[in-house]
Amino acid sequence: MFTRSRIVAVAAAGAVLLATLAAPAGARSAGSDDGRGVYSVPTADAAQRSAVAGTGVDVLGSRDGRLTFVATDEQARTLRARGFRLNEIGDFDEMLAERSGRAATSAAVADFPPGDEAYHTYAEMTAKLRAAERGHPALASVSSVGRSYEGRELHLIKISDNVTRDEAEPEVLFTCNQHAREHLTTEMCLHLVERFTTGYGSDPAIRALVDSREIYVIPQVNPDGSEYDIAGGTYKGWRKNRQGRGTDPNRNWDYRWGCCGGSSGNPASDTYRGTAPFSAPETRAVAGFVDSRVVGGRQQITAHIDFHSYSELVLWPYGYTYADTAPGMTQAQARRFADIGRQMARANGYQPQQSSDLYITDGSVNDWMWGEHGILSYTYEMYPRSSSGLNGFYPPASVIPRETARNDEAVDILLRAAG
Ligand code: 0X9
Ligand code: CA
Ligand code: CA
Ligand code: ZN
Repeated sequence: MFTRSRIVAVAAAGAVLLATLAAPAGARSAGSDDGRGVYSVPTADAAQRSAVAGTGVDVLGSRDGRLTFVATDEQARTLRARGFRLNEIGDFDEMLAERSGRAATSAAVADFPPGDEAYHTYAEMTAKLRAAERGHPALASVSSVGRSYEGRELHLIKISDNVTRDEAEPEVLFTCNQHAREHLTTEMCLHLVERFTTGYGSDPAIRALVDSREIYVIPQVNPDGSEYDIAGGTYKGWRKNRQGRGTDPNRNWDYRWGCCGGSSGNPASDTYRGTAPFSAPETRAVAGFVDSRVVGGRQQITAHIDFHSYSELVLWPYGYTYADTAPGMTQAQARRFADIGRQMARANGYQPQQSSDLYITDGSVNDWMWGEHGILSYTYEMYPRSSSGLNGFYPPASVIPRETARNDEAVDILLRAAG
């Protein structure tokens, strides 16, 4: 088994016990300042979760009153000093190495680690979109909303009858992979593309939705981060884009940006909000596309899901405030968000809640979509429900078919509600 330096107590049942061997004194001791550990902490409420998240630690998931996150030794000391009872699950880098297996760390490796090859790299995702367009030229059309920081096209695929025409049909947007390591979400968007193109000829329900809607899918909002996360065939646990030390795309949207302690101003933080709203080329490009769908003074996109992982949650805005209602959100609108959110959650077995019930986020995509454009915008946090750490982002490829098809009915509920 992979080991390096120290005893790590693993509390969660079934978690990998990282064994210990004698290590050079001081090489990587519990008190050293260069390490990052994976922790979980019991949290009584959203205020406590916001207090933890607000220190800029890297939150991995939250479910059933436990928050799981990555923290530096210094952040962990600070939290403990504030009375949080942290449980150390393991060492961040050791857990990543363990999950990546024995893949060669070489620039020549251009795929996911062994066993996970069914996940799509950027090149494979691109090829899949082109194949969908070739196979269904009347239904599917590929374009781009712009380029990433490193210059990759941010692909957009439109699916509808008479796809080359802008028809008077409600438009619905699906976005995936804002966060680099949340690879299951790319598969979710590709599943949508597959289902609404190949299913069109045989499934009357799909046909009715595709005929009456204009469906837009952006499978990778953050391709630079995603490619970096698998570079050399080993997982990095990377969340942000690749601009400088990285900006968290989901803290960079131009609605109450940085307002409320729900993001970090420290470029080293995993929730770094960037130097300005839309300073990340990726969020600016997606926002530009959404802005461009205002036709004749009317936003054509009526509904949106942004896919993330993990924790199995359906979330709605606002994220920047605990309040159910706020400027731009009436009681009736909040009720509609909750009502449709709960319907979708009944269909996929996730837990429905306002985003800030998790923890405060500012500059998130949902707040912008709703606050700026009045789009019914949700976040899905996909499988698994909980995890003892990083493995939540790297479920085995064998779960892809089940965990993407799991959202079929919920997605259809939103498509119908978009009408
Ligand atoms: O913190 C986030 O950006 C999302 N969780 S994740 O673990 N995938 O990073 C949650 C965002 C939810 N916030 C809003 N929808 N406002
Ligand atoms: Ca159409
Ligand atoms: Ca239209
Ligand atoms: Zn995410």
